[in-house]
Amino acid sequence: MKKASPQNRLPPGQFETEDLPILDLGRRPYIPFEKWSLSVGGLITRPLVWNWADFKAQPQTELRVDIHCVTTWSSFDNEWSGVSARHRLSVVEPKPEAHFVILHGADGYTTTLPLERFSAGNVLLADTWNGEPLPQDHGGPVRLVVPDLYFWKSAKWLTGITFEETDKPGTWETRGYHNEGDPWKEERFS
Ligand SMILES: Nc1nc2c(c(=O)[nH]1)N[C@H]1C(S)=C(S)[C@@H](COP(=O)(O)O)O[C@H]1N2
Ligand SMILES: [Mo]
Repeated sequence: MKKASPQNRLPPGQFETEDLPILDLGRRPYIPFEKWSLSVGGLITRPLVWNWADFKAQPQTELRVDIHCVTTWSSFDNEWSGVSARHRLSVVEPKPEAHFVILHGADGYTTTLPLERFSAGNVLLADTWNGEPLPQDHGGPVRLVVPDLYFWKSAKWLTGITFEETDKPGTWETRGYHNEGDPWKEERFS
């Protein structure tokens, strides 16, 4: 089915795919809810560890967005819910010298974002996708969703967030991917 006008929502060099492909390094950790936790540390006023009950006790936000992968597929109208990065920031209070956020996945994956990208209103720590609990293959129990950047910035199996003064390029940023990764500027490779 053709959508109304994909042109104005399709960044340059992308094509629309009907589904949401599964892409990762091949190790897909299974983390039961009761074993999952999210550690937040680095240059913040209040370091903390959230377990599943803590996460679910936070205000929940819904988000419907298009996903753009650097390998050129785009997936329209994905619905996510979870805890917004803005809420998360209001809890931990980054120090003034914090300029970068490093996301850590339980598979050993890392990726990096400038703090202002992480603070955007549409960044979510998501635990549901299209109305269902986030599947393990897509990074469940909890993944990051950063709609404004290529999808490799959206760390799956999210278990750690650290705030840093200087950038620490991650799994793909050190393997030739662009450090910023804005699909509208086609920032694919460095
Ligand atoms: N922890 C972790 N997060 C990850 C990856 C990974 O290998 N490990 N791959 C990234 C890449 S390259 C993409 S395109 C998206 C794919 O997410 P999906 O499998 O839900 O489509 O996850 C990103 N987040
Ligand atoms: Mo990717």
